[in-house]
Amino acid sequence: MPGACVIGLQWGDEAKGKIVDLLTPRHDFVVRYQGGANAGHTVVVGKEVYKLSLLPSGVLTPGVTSVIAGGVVINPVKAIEELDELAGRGVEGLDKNLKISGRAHVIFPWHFAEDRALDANTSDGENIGTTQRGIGPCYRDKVARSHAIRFDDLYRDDLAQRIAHIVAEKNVVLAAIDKSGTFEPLDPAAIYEEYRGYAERLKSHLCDTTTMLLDAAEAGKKILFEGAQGALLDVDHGTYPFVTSSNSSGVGICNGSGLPARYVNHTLGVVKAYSTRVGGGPFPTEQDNDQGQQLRDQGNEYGTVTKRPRRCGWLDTVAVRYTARLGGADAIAVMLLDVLSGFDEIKICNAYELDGEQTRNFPSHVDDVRRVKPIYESLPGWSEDLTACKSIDELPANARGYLDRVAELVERPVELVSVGPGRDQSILVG
Ligand code: 2SA
Ligand code: MG
Repeated sequence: MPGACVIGLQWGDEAKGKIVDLLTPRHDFVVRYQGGANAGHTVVVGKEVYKLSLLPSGVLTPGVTSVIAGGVVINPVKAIEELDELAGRGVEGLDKNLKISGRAHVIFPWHFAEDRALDANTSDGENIGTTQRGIGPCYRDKVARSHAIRFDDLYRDDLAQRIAHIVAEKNVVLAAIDKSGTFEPLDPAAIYEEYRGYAERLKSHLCDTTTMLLDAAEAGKKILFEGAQGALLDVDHGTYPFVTSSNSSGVGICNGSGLPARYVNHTLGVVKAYSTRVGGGPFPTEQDNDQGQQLRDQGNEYGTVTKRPRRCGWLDTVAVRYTARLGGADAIAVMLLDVLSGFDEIKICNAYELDGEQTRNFPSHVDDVRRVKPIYESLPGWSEDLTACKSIDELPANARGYLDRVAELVERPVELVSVGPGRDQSILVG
């Protein structure tokens, strides 16, 4: 099976990093194909906790080639920071094992400034609540073409002129949209010097990853695609406009990596046993109450990158069934099941009511997602600690019942259950 992919079926933070890390040893390549340093992937290896926001989780496994493909927007500062941190902690071979596509677009200081200014300026008053990592503005410039710089452009002789041309216009725009009155014009010469340094430092990673991956796939090498964020944040199919600016539902694999869909043979959808969301936008099963707080406390639900408290609620199988279908998930991994220990009753949303009608379809307009009333069923909880369970049989009967019902409602088999952050706290099913 040459290609497998791991995608989040909710709003991100489903613990995809852990699954990618588990599957990596069976692969030759691990590929990030969308998003950028807005992701926060936590991988626990023994007693070591690694938090990666830009580098593929594969960098922690020796002998595997990690790829930042062309669909990613790359923040060179973050790339260098993460590489240095890993090297400092004894991770070897990074110079050779990490490949960055020349086609990946580069995030510059103006993107951060635009991200801050624009998120405070949305038309309907509710902020998207971006991670402020410059993601949206960089993707916008990529599509607009006139003011964009790709990773391989950093190595061209005209870089200083390109930066000067872009900064001249960005300074005008940024001054106009600045509401805080604190805007300081950007200095193109300083930015050029800074980025020339980053380019030098990252030179050994520059690669035509599209050709490399096509060669690998055609030679039958095993490739794992690591999705970032979750399918409900997909720019085309999520809760638009409260989404990220890339295709995070899995439809982004082909455009992001350059590999045709025929090389993706197995898709694992990653589902948290309850729901969380960071930032603005509708969240039908949100529990802005004691139960939500209990989920946040027990699940330590705070952003990996921004430390923001995550909004918490019950599992929404209308949303997850939609994204499992959208992503072509063959099976699901149910994560953080241990967090639900201690609830007397656990609720699952199995349908929505919209304008007096019941539906199991996820609405396409954000206003309708705001208006739906979730319909819940109640399942009995369990009090036992699950973190040491090694097999499905060791789980309490009510936890098994919960998993069975989730699989039924999402219409996908459960392939893996996670009962803690460690590599060994994973139960393979069947
Ligand atoms: P952006 O910055 O333009 O991508 O933000 C747009 C929306 O996408 C959401 N988003 C995320 N949601 C959950 N987790 C993400 N990654 C980090 C994490 C987030 C953090 O793993 O914890 O540290 O806060 C992530 N990245 C983007 C974002 O909240 C906006 O709703
Ligand atoms: Mg995350």
